[in-house]
Amino acid sequence: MANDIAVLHQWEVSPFCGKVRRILDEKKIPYKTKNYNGRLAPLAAKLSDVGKLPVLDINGERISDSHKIAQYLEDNFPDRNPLIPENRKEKAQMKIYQDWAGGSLYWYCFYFRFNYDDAWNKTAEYFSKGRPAFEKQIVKSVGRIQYLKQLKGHGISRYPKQQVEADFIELIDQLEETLSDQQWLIGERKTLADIAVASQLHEIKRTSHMADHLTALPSLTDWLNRI
Ligand SMILES: N[C@@H](CCC(=O)N[C@@H](CS)C(=O)NCC(=O)O)C(=O)O
Repeated sequence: MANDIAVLHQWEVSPFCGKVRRILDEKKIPYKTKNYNGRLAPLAAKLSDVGKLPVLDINGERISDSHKIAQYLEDNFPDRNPLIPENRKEKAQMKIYQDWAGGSLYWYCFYFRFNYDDAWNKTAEYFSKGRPAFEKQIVKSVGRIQYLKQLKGHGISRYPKQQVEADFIELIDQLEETLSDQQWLIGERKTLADIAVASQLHEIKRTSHMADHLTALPSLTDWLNRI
């Protein structure tokens, strides 16, 4: 595997996998993708101890978790478009944004995808891409039940839809404010903070009705288009 092209094990529609694709693209590292759609999904759990995607095979190593993959790529390809600021304060801010994207925005993404019929139907199409037609029905029924349980366990789906939507809109308004007089979330250049946050928002935009709220914000839209 040492000199082989990198392989990203992914669900194309996962925001964390999208984040890793953007980092690889940014650093111009060639890679192939392997998708775990439809009935292949349980195989993804066997790729690492944690059982989540993304997982990246690169230079003979297997790395899981988008945070760890990002750090590995930065350590091993530091000259190719650095994404982690050297300045300590900016680096600290970057880490907070990255964690916020995974710990908060991700659950909005999850909620808007699985708790609304239209969004779920779109998402199920992505989750079944490239698989035999009958698998789509399995994904649509069994898949959704599992995800709705996770949402309840997290707690977000116990709140009324109106409240979750209002909370999300307030958050993206804060981002709009932040980006109204700066190009990037931190400092003068694109960092992992931009990629981590935008990867969640791109997925919300792609499958949910909240896309309308996102596209109504001019600075945020311009920033998303640059990532
Ligand atoms: N902290 C992880 C989170 C990855 C994650 O939650 N991936 C989801 C897909 S979006 C997953 O694998 N879910 C399957 C599961 O939880 O079993 C990262 O940054 O990579």
